[in-house]
Amino acid sequence: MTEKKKIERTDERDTMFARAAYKEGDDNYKDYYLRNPDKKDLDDSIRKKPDLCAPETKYYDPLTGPMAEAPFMFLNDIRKLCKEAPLGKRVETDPEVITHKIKEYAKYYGANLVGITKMDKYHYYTHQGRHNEDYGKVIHNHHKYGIVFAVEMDQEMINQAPAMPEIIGTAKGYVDAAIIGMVLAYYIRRLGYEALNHMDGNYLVIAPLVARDGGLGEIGRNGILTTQKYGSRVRLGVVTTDLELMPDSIKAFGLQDFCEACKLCSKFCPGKAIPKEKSTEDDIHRWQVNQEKCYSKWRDFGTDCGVCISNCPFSSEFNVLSTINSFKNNEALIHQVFQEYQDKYLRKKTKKEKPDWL
Ligand code: B12
Ligand code: SF4
Ligand code: SF4
Repeated sequence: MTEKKKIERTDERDTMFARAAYKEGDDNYKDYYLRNPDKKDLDDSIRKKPDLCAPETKYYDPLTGPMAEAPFMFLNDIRKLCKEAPLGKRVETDPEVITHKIKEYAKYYGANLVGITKMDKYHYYTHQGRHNEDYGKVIHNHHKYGIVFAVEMDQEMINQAPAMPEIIGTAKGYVDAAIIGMVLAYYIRRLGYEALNHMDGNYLVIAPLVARDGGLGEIGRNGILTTQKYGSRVRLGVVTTDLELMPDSIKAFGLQDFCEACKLCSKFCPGKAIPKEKSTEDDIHRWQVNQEKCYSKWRDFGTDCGVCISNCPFSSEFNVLSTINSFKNNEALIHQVFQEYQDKYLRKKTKKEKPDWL
């Protein structure tokens, strides 16, 4: 998967977070299920379940649950800062110079990986859907470039998946990514250009597709971005802009072949949402995660699960994986390292302990 294929665009109104928020009687509820009657019964049954971090959920804890809720409340409050007008006259720049500065600046603020891509239409949703006030707005004002970055999420916390420490780790990842994105967006606006921070609850883009095209990693069986160094144990952030930048290209490390042999995310997924076999989606043969099954499981746990991140060999402390040039067409090597991972790390990880302050 080293080249871009034509990917169909997605409507944000179809994503699980948008659908979970539709309320019976509201205009968006009526509009959505008039157009998608087949989804109504399933969505109604999911909405009836207790909410994330609610007392009726499996991993509820009255003291630690709010540690996951507080960061999302904060993120909701700063959402209005994501999009502002450029500040002042444009500073002329050389794309190579400013690209280097932006990447290093992002790393200085805590990004572990940074890439740039020329934005394609399929990176952007067709319509907004997440908030009542924007429901159904057509997205057509596309910025030309995307700066995409990954923030490593804490291994100790993510290894507790699907219990409460996992969602506390996730929430921190969202805050880290939001702050880096805000600083980059404010910087670019200060140079006189447009910049939009795509962060939790405020996305116009599908971050894993931007990240793949910006050279951060590949999308394998678990349907999200897997980087060679941190696996899928990363939170992604994107800033789009009209500032001229130097794009990176897709860097594949043979994840597709590794996933063919591994299958661990599918085997351990408590929602049975990750497929064993590929299917053909809009003419592309790939693994397709079932978002309804996944999200429904979250509402049972009261957390955002994360088992597919914690069990992926690339997300683990098994560093050998990041030193190998490529796994492509190398079955013997894949077999050898996969066996080593299972013997040394996977079994050991089952004896997990949470941090003492939790
Ligand atoms: C809606 C959503 C969900 C939904 C749908 C999941 C999904 N894979 O899209 C649900 C509730 C199920 C979910 C669950 C999780 N999510 Co989520 N989610 C989002 C959100 C807000 C939008 C994504 C979206 O629009 N999906 C709807 C459509 C596009 O999904 P789709 O058709 O299945 O397409 C996906 C893949 O199939 C693939 N794909 C689509 N077309 C093509 C074409 C080709 C050629 C290929 C190779 C792949 C590919 O890429 C898409 C994105 O993953 C993003 C933030 C963002 N704006 O990107 C976070 C995001 C994808 N989630 C994230 C994470 C980590 C999770 C969880 C692990 C929960 C957790 N504990 O953090 C699980 C993992 C579930 C899984 N294995 O996919 C991270 C992923 C980070 C990464 N490493 O890539 C994101 C990017 C949030 C962030 N800012 O970091 N999520
Ligand atoms: S988050 Fe959990 S339920 Fe969802 S796909 Fe990953 S392992 Fe499965
Ligand atoms: S757990 Fe295995 S199959 Fe799943 S994404 Fe990671 S490498 Fe691929």
